[in-house]
Amino acid sequence: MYAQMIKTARSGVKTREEMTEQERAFQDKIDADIKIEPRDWMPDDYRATLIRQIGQHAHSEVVGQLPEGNWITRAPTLERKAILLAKVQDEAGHGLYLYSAAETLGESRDELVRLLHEGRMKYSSIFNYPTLNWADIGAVGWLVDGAAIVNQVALQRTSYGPYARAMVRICKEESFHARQGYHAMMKMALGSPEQRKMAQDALNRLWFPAMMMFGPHDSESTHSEQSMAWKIKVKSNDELRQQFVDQTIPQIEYLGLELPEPGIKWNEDRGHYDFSDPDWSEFMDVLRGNGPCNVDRMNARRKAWDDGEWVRDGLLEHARKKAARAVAAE
Ligand code: BYC
Repeated sequence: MYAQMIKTARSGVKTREEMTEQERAFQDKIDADIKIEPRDWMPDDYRATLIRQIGQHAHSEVVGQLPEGNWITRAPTLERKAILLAKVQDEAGHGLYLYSAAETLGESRDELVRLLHEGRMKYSSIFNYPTLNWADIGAVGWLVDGAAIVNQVALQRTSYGPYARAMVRICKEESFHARQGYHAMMKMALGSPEQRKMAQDALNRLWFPAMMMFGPHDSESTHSEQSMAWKIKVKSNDELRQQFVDQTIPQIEYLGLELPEPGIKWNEDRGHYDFSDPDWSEFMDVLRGNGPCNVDRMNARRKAWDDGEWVRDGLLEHARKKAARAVAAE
């Protein structure tokens, strides 16, 4: 359904005069902060935008397991191993809540996964970067989950009820993830000179990819204007990026690490930190599939899907037999 809808999606936000009566009533609900629920009428583009964003979000959670899963067997202690295992498992659960939220819009999980595997849907650019050593796992928890929380706390107020409610639970778990990442970074940053060097290197390499998670500048963002009018997004890409920078710089200072780039400076007039842009051409290149790990990530996901076919088939057959037995017993 989504594949069909994106072909017909219109661009530009309609004025009240251009809206039909039904669309005006819908916008009035949005403006009054009344949540939209699955059985409510909604414009096709609202549905398509949600399926795109929620689907992309679900795929990010699932693909996001790969860079961390890579380190479960090599975590430095049994405790760190158990914590990382639990975190990676949480990400699978987040994917599940989000695919379920997309299902309430009439789009099946199988279809979304098919579109991902065919390269027709995206997932967060950040997961196309490698995790080279243990410090990277700390930095991912701290910076990547930290960036995700900034975005997802705002999404708890998104206008679509099932998405907003999924975010509440996800945010609770993500905040635990960010803390465990920061704790791992503290151990490294306050450890031996070699550990400290690894922590600094991880921060330096992951800083700009984390900044890219918020998407392009508002002026370059295709969907922001309409998504904000519909309150699918309640804060813009640039607002969220600034919030992330402002909350993260004091955390870097607490670790005693150097700032990852020279453009970071407190701006007294704005009451915010200034910072440099990431390399947006690199961002676009990663989105086109040319990041360091895009090919590996997609191959891993396609293989997992194919390897899991017997489990899906077994469960479906069990459900079919159970239903048939229930009918026979009536
Ligand atoms: N990466 O018009 P824009 C996690 C695309 S998982 C890739 O601003 P929008 C975690 C965008 O899709 C957290 N693509 O878009 C998991 C659009 O392309 P299409 C993931 C990006 O949607 C495991 C085009 O660029 N979080 O934390 O209004 C372990 C123009 O952009 C990116 C979410 O998914 C990107 N970074 O705003 C650890 C949050 N940025 O679709 C951690 C939910 C932009 O037209 N999503 N694009 O082909 C959102 O809040 C919004 O979708 C975004 C982008 C802010 C990301």
